[in-house]
Amino acid sequence: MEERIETLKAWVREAKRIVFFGGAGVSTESGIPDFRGVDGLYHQKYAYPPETILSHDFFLRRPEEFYRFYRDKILVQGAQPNATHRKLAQWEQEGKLMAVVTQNIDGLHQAAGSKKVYELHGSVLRNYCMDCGKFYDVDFIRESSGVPRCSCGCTVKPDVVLYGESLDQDCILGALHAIASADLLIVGGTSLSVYPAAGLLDDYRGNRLVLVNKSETPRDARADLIIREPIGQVFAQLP
Ligand code: CNA
Repeated sequence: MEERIETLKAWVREAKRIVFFGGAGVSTESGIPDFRGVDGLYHQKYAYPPETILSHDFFLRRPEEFYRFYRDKILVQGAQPNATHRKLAQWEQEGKLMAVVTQNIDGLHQAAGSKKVYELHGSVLRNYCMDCGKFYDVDFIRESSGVPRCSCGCTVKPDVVLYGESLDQDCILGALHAIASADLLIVGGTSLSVYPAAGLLDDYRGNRLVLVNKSETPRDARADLIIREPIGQVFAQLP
């Protein structure tokens, strides 16, 4: 393992255009559960799997139940950026990281200082009235109870891409462009099982695809380097 981390350190030193592609496993060390990890939401007891609750249809049919789960498990109180978020922000400041492409919706990359973040699945920090479009911040959702209502009386919806909704095209194009021009692509904390997000990796043309994930992924065979360790521990050692 030591040898693999040394290889990654060398690749990071040599890289000029790093792109990081991540998922829920990046934020488990900040106390936000993932879906498929050992302590993930799939292993907790709910009446429905998370991907059913976090779907467009469910939101429209049972908004009360959606918001109960959402406030309890997605809006984790007091979550702070960890070593991975901080290292990525540092690389961007040093001019060696082009972009973070994330499936996460927790806003922790921006909280760490990252500016160029493609949030493929949106963000809990932005919320809009489904009728008049008025903006509400995350505190409004946290502090409300039941289904949050706009001053106009309509439902406020988080600006997150629920299952069954389509991704923002500009966000996808930006992410694809970054991935296609990366000289080092680090993929971490993701099961790579959610599409179309995982399919964006197909656009990487280089020969330094690194996977840092605790468990196997469907892309392991394509990776040039695999590190199966907690991602924060790995990133804390990088230059
Ligand atoms: P996932 O399917 O739950 O997979 C997470 C992966 O990360 C698993 O393979 C784990 O083994 C791995 N993992 C967990 N912790 C660590 C760690 N410390 N170090 C290394 N590896 C770790 O999550 P994906 O992101 O792949 O799935 C995409 C979904 C999950 C997206 O739609 C997200 O919006 C959604 N999600 C986001 C958050 C968040 O914003 N923090 C939380 C939960 C789910």
